[in-house]
Amino acid sequence: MRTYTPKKLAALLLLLPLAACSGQTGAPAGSVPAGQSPVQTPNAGSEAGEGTDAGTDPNEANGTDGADGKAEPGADGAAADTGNDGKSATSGSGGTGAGSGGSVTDGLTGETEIAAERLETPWEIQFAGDTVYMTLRGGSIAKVSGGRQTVQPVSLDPGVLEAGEGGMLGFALAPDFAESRAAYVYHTYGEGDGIRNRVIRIEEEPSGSGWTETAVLLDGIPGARVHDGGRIAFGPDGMLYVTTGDAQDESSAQDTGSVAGKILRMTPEGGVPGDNPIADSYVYSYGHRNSQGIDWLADGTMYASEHGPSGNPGGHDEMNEIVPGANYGWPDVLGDESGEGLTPPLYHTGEEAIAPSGIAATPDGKVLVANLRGESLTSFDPETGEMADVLSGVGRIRDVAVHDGQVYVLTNNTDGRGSPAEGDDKLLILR
Ligand SMILES: [Ca+2]
Repeated sequence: MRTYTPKKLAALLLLLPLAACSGQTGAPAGSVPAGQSPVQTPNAGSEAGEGTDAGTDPNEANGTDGADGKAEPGADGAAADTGNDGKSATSGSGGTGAGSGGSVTDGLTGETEIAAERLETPWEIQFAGDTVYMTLRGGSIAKVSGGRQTVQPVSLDPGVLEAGEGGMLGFALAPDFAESRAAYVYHTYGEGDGIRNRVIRIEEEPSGSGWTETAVLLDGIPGARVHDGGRIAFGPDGMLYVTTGDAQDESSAQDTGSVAGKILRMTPEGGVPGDNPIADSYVYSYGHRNSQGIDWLADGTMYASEHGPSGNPGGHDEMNEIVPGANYGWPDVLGDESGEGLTPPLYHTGEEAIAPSGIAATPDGKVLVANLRGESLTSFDPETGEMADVLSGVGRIRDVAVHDGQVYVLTNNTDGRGSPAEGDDKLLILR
């Protein structure tokens, strides 16, 4: 395992994201018909959502990083991208770290090492061998390879709309990334005066200079300034799973004819798998308010984090075990309130809000949870239903990954709802 040090980042190379969009677009494999679900206008809503400042525009605090140097073509050409081992210890990695039975959190000191810094609103971590890729909400990808950090533009049509909680969010390298250089992203875009989201396939240029859109898997997913969901991940079955938010239309979460407020399951080409729980539907589970974290334990059990409602009553953030076809209750029930046909969470926070985002299963059967408002990394034990503190003191945390037996977290203090420290946002390795 290579280790990154701040010294190696002295030559910080940033490339401005493309302002114009010129990417090619493949034929959509799936599309949500206009009118099937209400589209939120860009200024709708004032809910605190995943943050702490009700009614403020989280974008207002963004865009302050004026660094715009040039990336060196080929700077990462020597990267040892030996394959995609994703972000989870359970996704087929040949990692040499903690094996089954060991704990990746044992012996942690609370200290962290900086693996990347000055990231502008990063969202999701992916690994390809020793190379780290991270989506940035504004619409580009940060890459750390061979001790160099660059920002890669992503050519998309339509381009990324960074509004509220939306932007370039979820990110999953293709299982055959070492050969295909392909990845999948979930991003927000504008359609008319509305906000929508889509899942697309992109490919990295051979030179590493950027990424280009190659196919649309699903577009027209209802969006809003808050509750855009956005996590994507390949499951152990090779299918792509996608979390969507209710896009501030609460009732859509209970409507299995809408893809809002759901966890979706699709083929890598964007088709509906023949064994989905609802025939001819992407819907894998429903009744979700705004899930931003999914992962699988080694035994194949799937978990999801979910944001409970802000305001009154607040809190009620959840951890759920995801079962195909199940209804997780939003907006009909809160916390562990019961209802016929509804699946209660394994854990909820009561009146407290932690705003959980990315999660990562560990080899010893725990689920690490990145908390935004909670400004912490916690460890959920599905066997006991307890949540334990692992790390705090680094501000808001958007994502967590386990790679080669080490725990990585991605801070989110530049998202407009935090207080950025020097060098934020950062990718940190727990020591
Ligand atoms: Ca629920």
